[in-house]
Amino acid sequence: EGIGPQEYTALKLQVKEWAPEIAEIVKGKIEDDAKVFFVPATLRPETMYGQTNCFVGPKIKYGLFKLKEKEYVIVTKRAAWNMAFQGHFFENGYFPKTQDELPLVLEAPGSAFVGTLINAPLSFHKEGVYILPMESVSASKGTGVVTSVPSDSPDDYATLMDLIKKADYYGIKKEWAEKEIFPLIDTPTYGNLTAPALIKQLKINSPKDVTQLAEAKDLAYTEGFYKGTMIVGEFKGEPVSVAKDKVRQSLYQTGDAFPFAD
Ligand code: A2H
Repeated sequence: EGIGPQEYTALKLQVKEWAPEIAEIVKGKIEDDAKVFFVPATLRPETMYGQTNCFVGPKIKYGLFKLKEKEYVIVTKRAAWNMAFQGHFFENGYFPKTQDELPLVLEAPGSAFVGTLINAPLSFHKEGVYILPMESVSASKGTGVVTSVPSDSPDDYATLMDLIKKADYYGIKKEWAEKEIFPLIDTPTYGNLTAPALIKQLKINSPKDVTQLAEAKDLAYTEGFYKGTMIVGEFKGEPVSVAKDKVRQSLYQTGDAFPFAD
């Protein structure tokens, strides 16, 4: 972190059930027994226990790319291009010369995927979580997919509360967003639900309060990393600064994640 490319943890969230519209589009284009993964890039692998949903930018264009036999990923074309150079396509044996040579099956805007049910590795929500829209997702950062941890990410919490408040406006089912938020990390200043505490303290009312959200994000990150203690998971009782890398390595080992540089 700091200067140079960011080292992200790219997590593999497998599709369990497509939303109806996108199910029709995907039908016949990939094998019936193929695995498809949404691949968010995160800087906080130790918070993956608290995933309640996964965000896409509704207007961002995503591709369904063939990663290897019977395995596909959904990311932006820019991210797929980066992934290709990092050796992730066809077990390191495929280096496209141009973006047009990427093994693209179909493209669709993020809005088409909303309501798709996915499995989020490590999440306490074993029943699965939903793809939901987030206006502030950047198409030119990470993979364009953002997994959501409202207990520890102020951006995620603010967006999720707005989605619940205005479910009809966003065209989503309220239940998709109303997942229990579990405490993951204890901190001396904000207790064990850092993001909700900061949202309240800084009087943030909407995802459009970008200045306060940027401040909340900095405070949450610093407090969590330097003063947080894990209260769940395999590394319960350990400082976040130590557990972060252990959770990341464990996710790499199980094949649920891979390193990704932007
Ligand atoms: B983080 P940096 Cl719990 N657009 O993961 C907008 N945000 C994006 C993104 C994109 N294209 N790609 C990744 N991100 C988010 C967890 C998390 C994150 C927590 C707390 C803080 C936090 C769960 N969401 O990030 O600009 C992802 O959200 C705040 C630093 O590359 C990723 O990590 O430094 C983080 O932003 C990467 O941000």
